[in-house]
Amino acid sequence: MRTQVAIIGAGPAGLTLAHLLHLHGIDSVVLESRSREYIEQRIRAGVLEQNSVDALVAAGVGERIQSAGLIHHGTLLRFGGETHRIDFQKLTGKSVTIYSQHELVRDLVAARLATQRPLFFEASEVALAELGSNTPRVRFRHAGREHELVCDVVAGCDGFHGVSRAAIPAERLRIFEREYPFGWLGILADVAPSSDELVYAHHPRGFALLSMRSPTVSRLYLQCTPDEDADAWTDEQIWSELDVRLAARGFALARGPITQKGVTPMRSFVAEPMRHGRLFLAGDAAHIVPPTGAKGLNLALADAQLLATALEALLGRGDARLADGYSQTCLRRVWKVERFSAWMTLLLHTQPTTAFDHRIQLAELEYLVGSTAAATALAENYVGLPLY
Ligand code: RFL
Ligand code: PHB
Repeated sequence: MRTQVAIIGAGPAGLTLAHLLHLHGIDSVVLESRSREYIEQRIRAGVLEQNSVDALVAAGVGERIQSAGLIHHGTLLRFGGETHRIDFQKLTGKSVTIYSQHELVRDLVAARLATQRPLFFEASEVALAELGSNTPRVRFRHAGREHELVCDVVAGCDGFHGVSRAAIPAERLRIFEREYPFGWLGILADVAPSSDELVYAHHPRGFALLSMRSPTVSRLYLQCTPDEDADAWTDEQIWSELDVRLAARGFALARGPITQKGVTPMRSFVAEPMRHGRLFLAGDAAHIVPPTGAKGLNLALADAQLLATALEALLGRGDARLADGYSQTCLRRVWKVERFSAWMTLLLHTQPTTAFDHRIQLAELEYLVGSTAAATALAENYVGLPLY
């Protein structure tokens, strides 16, 4: 088999890259280890930056985002039992859109299949070889048969636990990492969201977040220990802890059947550089952010856009400059988003720290909601920094 770009992983990064390359007339093969059903139901992120929405709409895959997505012009910060609004629209002229990651994956899979270009689900034993040459190879098994794919470029879009980053010799990579002493217990519930906008709550018992997926489905999170057993929590315990942490004057949390429950770990991680020979990493394969800033999915989409532009120049016009600068261009942005995500996380979570640190956290929250400059800094990061 021969293609121009072998794309490992059909998550948001891989599928977006595949679609953008298709629009540029560049041929690719997408290899995904899971089944179509699995990736189309995997519950993950839900907030799209305005830039992400604009890029998906421009690529012709934004129809359902525009019809079913919920546009949010601001968000709520809650602490000391009071609620404060950060008005994204007023401060930045931009908004975010609530749209489930698995719905986006569904849209992108449909778009890929419509192009009739190859997408192999349940591809196993994916192995990368000859990354230092101009014709790298990808070996894999599919439907009981061994295959070898010869290509010009490999795009490693296979997430944090994929094979792509691991194919780079350890001495060529520098890893930057921070683990947090907490995780998030997340639920999906069949109940109308109790707030029109997301509520980020700072509370002495730990952080809580009220989010949503649609006008009838709520998504809620509680700060917990990193190794928390989600099944050890009864539905009643989850709702009453959410009641305590989200409490505010005039607010009541509506309850409904919990349909999904899980613990999300919290980690900051960056691998540098994002390129090794003819292998380019994009999305979670290269970096992880804690979910507090709602950035993981958006970073993956930003990398995919930058990589598509670079590969169009390299493979379509023989111009290697953007490809040569890809890692540096991405990392400049990645580190700003890492900074914002770590800052939001440390601002809002309770840690076994000193009383002094707790007072500093509260002072920072007061400053944020009292200063237009500070609120604007939060808002412009939350709605999304420019691609370049
Ligand atoms: P993905 O979505 O992980 O996609 C990678 C794809 O590669 C496949 N794969 C392989 N395919 C072939 N061969 C192999 N050897 C392979 N190994 C893996 C995988 O099956 C998968 O389909 O990475 P991508 O595209 O970079 O997208 C990144 C986002 O998915 C991620 O940043 C966010 O979802 C992070 N994240 C969240 N971000 C938020 O902003 N808000 C959230 O609420 C939120 N919740 C989450 C999350 C990530 C989670 N993970 C990864 C554990 C909840 C969870 C559970
Ligand atoms: C979500 O809806 O899953 C969500 C929203 C905002 C975040 C993280 C996750 O910061």
